[in-house]
Amino acid sequence: MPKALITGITGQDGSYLAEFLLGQGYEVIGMVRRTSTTNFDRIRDFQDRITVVQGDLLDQVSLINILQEHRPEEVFNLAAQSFVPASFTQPVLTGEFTALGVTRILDAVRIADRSIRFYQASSSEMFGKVQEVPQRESTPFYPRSPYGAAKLYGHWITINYRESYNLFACSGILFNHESPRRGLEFVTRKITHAVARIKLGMQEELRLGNLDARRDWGYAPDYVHAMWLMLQQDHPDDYVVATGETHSVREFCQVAFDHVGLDWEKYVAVDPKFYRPAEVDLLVGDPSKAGRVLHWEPSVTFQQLVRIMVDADVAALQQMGNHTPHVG
Ligand code: NAP
Ligand code: G4F
Repeated sequence: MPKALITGITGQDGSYLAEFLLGQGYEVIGMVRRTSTTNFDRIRDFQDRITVVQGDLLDQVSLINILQEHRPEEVFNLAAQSFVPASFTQPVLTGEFTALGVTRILDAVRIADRSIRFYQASSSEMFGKVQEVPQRESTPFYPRSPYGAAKLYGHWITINYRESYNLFACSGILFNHESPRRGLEFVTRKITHAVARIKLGMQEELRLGNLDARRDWGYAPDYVHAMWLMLQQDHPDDYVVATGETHSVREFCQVAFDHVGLDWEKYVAVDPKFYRPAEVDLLVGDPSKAGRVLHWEPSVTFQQLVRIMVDADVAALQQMGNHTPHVG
């Protein structure tokens, strides 16, 4: 039975990847950081089928000990401070988790077992102020936030450890991917959750920032499949994973409100509070290398994605009643 370690298993991607690997017959070790209360909502359904271990990207020894004790063949480093606005208010902490955390886990791999296959969760935020449209593996980077800069460090240190120590280390440059498990503060889930609340009479308006920003939005379960495929190749490499389509936040609102029969313009208000000090205006990826080498392609369209998320939020709210949080 192959064995994999996932850091960030309690996050959106970690939970989907764990389910996918269990389906492939893997033994899954999930690393969680110690907190005063557990936050296992996304992994509750299969928690009894995985091994949960405590460790933290800030703590080098915990990472080495986990690898030495559990001896995984594959490590997926998904843990990070992943919310761009928080990276402007907590830039140093973001650098510790999202940049130096990658060096800590790569060093743990180097020390514990150099035969481990390693996946680094890199991001299209590294393209930032885009230098080419669409963005591909060879496009120059220009990050626009402390998060983007931290991810860029993680990307290059992964390549550096591959070249310096001959590690099987891959960097997946993933464009935005969403799902009903997306955190409530990210714009897609903020919209679909609000649409459901408005439809059910629990909320009256939705306040958003820049409606003109464009993103290449895909479906998270498709994207964790691409992560796994990267580690099954003969040689380590870096790949863009994207749909190749771009849509604005405004379009996302339109499709989401339309789906429940509401006119988005009656409910959405622009609030400059949600503007960022520096914005990434346009992202659209060229996933042709992933298609050619990994035989990967997205299975869910933009319209389907929005509807999946709205339907899930409506269903969840109907089940839970009025006890869900309002996201401001
Ligand atoms: P997410 O939902 O925010 O999950 C992040 C995970 O990292 C959580 O499990 C979190 O644990 C964990 N974590 C944070 N700091 C940690 C630390 N110091 N030590 C150990 N664990 C820590 O993110 P996601 O959307 O699943 O994304 C997964 C990865 O892909 C992230 O690295 C993200 O930056 C990257 N990425 C995401 C996208 C996207 O569109 N989703 C695109 C490109 C790249 P808690 O539950 O304790 O907070
Ligand atoms: O949903 P977002 O917060 O995602 P963002 O900044 O693109 O980052 C996500 O995708 C990255 C991959 O490109 C990941 F690496 C990263 O970890 C994260 O998962 O914002 C998307 C866009 C932005 O342009 C933002 O300005 O939506 C715009 N926006 C407009 N109003 C808003 C809002 N974003 C948020 N979060 N909240 C708003 O009210």
